[in-house]
Amino acid sequence: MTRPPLALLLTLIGVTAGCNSAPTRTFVSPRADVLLQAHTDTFYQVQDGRAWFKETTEGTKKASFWKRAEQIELELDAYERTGNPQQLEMFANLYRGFVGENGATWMENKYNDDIMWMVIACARGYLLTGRPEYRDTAKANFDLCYARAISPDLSGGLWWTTDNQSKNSCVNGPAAIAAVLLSRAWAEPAYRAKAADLYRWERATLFDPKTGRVSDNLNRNGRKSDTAFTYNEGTFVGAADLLDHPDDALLAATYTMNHVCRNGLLPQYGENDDSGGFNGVGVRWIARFMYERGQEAVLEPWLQKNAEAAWNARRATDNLSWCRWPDPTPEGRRSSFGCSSAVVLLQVVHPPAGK
Ligand code: 7K2
Repeated sequence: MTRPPLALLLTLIGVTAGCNSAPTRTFVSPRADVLLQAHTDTFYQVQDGRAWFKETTEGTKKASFWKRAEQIELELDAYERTGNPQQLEMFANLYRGFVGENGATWMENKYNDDIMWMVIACARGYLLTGRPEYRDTAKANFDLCYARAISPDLSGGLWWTTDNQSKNSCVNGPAAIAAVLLSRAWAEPAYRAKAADLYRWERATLFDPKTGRVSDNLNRNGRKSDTAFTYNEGTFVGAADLLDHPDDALLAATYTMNHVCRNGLLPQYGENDDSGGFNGVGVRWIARFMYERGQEAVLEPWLQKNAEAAWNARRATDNLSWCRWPDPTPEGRRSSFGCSSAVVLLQVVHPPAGK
């Protein structure tokens, strides 16, 4: 009897997807290099193989848990663009710094969303490097967080924090993404089923299938808070794409373009709260969907317009670009998370010809 080769078996059960693979969608962009380098030079700190990002241009405070997680993802975005092993080295240092500070499990943090963001970073890190440590950490934290956050109240979904007061898009979208990535990392279909359940809940509860709007949250009394933030639109698009619902993904992406933006420009979020990085997170998943599903004709000119505005807004002194383009980046104190959105946009949106 002839046996099928191992590679074929693995492909059939979906193990190869992204595992330990060099990035396949690299592209050259001198502008993306400049913004990335500026962010690194200003905010990245490393000591004895442990790295972190500073919270702002001033002082020595480290960026908080989830702002750090999302800037760690930024290094992976950069690696996917460049294939440069230096970004993986930085990721390894940032991972060691993060775990050195927060431990290997993070349940002291009451924010379930914070944990899911870092689970995504670790799962992506594993899928790009094959280093088991990242995969183990992603799984352990997903499992603990999911167990404490899932409940049948409000027909399912995850609570935002351990106070169990609301079920928010900012945890359910990321958790759905995290679960798909774990299903790939561990070749465990049970994670994909969890992802599909979370997605189904978010779609039924917080998504408007007529418009593409993703509302922020539902509180425990069933009251909906319907602000549409770009990061929630983006993680919904990412989850829909990963779970093979491209029509939902397209609707949420075009809603973001046409109704969350003004004149096609992404919202000017405040840079000193938690929202300075929302546009980076949102565009990360929208751009990935667009390139994977061939939706450039609809979405790319819009994303390129924002990338161009983010580039033009950089300040001359240190090439930092804040999150409120097209207004120019003011001199003085800037936050690292606020300056990360522009960097992400340049890493994930292909430049127009010649730029
Ligand atoms: O209310 C949630 C969320 O639903 C909403 O979209 C944003 C709007 O605010 C919070 S999420 C921000 C939290 C993330 N984790 C760490 C916390 O300190 C932070 O409040 O901005």
